[in-house]
Amino acid sequence: MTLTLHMHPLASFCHKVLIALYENGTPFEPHLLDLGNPDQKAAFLDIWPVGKMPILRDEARGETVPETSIIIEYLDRHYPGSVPLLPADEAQRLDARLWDRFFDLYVHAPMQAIVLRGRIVMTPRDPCGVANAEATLATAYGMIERRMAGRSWAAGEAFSIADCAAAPALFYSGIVAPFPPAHRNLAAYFERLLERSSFARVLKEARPYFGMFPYREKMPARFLEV
Ligand SMILES: N[C@@H](CCC(=O)N[C@@H](CS)C(=O)NCC(=O)O)C(=O)O
Repeated sequence: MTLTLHMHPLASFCHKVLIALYENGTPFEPHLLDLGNPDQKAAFLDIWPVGKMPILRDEARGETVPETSIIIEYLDRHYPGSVPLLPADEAQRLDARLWDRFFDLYVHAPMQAIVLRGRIVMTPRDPCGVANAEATLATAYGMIERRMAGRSWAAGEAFSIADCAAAPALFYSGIVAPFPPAHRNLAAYFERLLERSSFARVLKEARPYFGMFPYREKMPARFLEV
């Protein structure tokens, strides 16, 4: 096996890369990281000192690849499958990258800040504090609502890197900051993401770990059913 993904099945950024791998049936070995284990954490920090997962190791090419957007671009270039995750057209490619960044920075990051509330101390001048995170999410939800009017996927005509980013970000953000009922395009888009078999598989594999999610009591029953 040449590809190893160092990851945790509950971690939302790991979901983003797993979706990309499952979309194309790319063979890989999952390596479950327990960052609560001091030895594993130290070994991981040696590889990538910022300590963020997932990380892809490609033995065949001698490459270690961090950062989800870069991992997906790497897979698209070196291990392409039947579902290109970046459009061939340059303008559409840029658009897919824009919406990938959008979901990471303005949905995923504020969602993480809310989930970590109480576990980390926000300094008064921290621009990513929880109040700002909630405001950022509200703005992002409004933008997604307008963006998704009359379209199926976040960028271009086909499922792309932008949708890989959107699915786990919206999954967890919708639990900690529910979508406003009037945002029907956003809700319909999220349902399409849930129906995607790659994402359904990711959620099925995450389910045994949902008990570790700090806001599990807010998780809709349909996500907990087997
Ligand atoms: N920008 C990074 C973010 C990755 C990230 O935030 N990963 C989380 C898991 S979802 C993590 O490793 N958290 C561990 C920690 O912060 O200690 C990426 O796209 O890969």
